[in-house]
Amino acid sequence: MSQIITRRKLLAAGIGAAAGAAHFTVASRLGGWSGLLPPDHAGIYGVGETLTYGAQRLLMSLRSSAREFSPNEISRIAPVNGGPPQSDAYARLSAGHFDDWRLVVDGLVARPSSFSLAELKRFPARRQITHQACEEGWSFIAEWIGVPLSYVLGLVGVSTRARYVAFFPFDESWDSLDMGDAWHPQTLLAYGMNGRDLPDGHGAPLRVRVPRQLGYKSVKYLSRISVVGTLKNIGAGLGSFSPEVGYSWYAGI
Ligand SMILES: Nc1nc2c(c(=O)[nH]1)N[C@H]1C(S)=C(S)[C@@H](COP(=O)(O)O)O[C@H]1N2
Ligand SMILES: [Mo]
Repeated sequence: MSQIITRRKLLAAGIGAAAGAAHFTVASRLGGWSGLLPPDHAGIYGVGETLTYGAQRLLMSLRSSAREFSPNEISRIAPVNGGPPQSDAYARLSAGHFDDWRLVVDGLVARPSSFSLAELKRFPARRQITHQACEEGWSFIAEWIGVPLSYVLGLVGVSTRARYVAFFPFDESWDSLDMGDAWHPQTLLAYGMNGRDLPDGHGAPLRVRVPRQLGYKSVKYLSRISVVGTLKNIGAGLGSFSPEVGYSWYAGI
């Protein structure tokens, strides 16, 4: 539904009139020309995806923040969508309380690195109470604590050729963010929720929390993060698992 709103804003800005009446080539030229083309622009909903993402990036400030709530607004029930991965590797790490788990950070970085949970917990932490909305129609408010992704990106040293950060979990639900959302101060690598370590179903030991987008962008059960210049060579080349199953790569709210 938020997509309708963003498309309306786009129309109001007068860009949509041109691109909407024309076909894919116009939308993709517009996007390519301004660097506003989402990775799933060539999918079956490519024109719409390009308009939505392009409008969002043209009209909304990258610095705008998702709303943060007060402790008494935390939901009593936090549903889980996508339980713990079934792989043996994940089961072994979980049985060992993730002592042997490390987050690998590689790609277009000066210092490819890996971090244990204890190391991540020693970095400057950010605590935020935000709303997580699932595309399936439910949502909840919770407090998350973690290290801002921007801090980790700063440590490893991001190349000027970087355009996206891709997140790889222990299941198939990989995803990616553009550098604007990756550097955003509210984008966290979260290891705690509501005052405890991240519960198993909510993404232990580490998940992304990106409150400016729908829940599926907040990848759980992280294993590796890769800074890339293109997403074309990953999976079906659409930027994440979601467009492969009919959802948008960009899910701004
Ligand atoms: N690795 C992984 N991450 C995932 C999922 C998943 O199945 N696997 N589900 C996504 C979806 S659709 C939503 S709405 C949120 C749900 O987060 P929660 O289980 O903490 O409520 O996680 C997202 N991240
Ligand atoms: Mo979801």
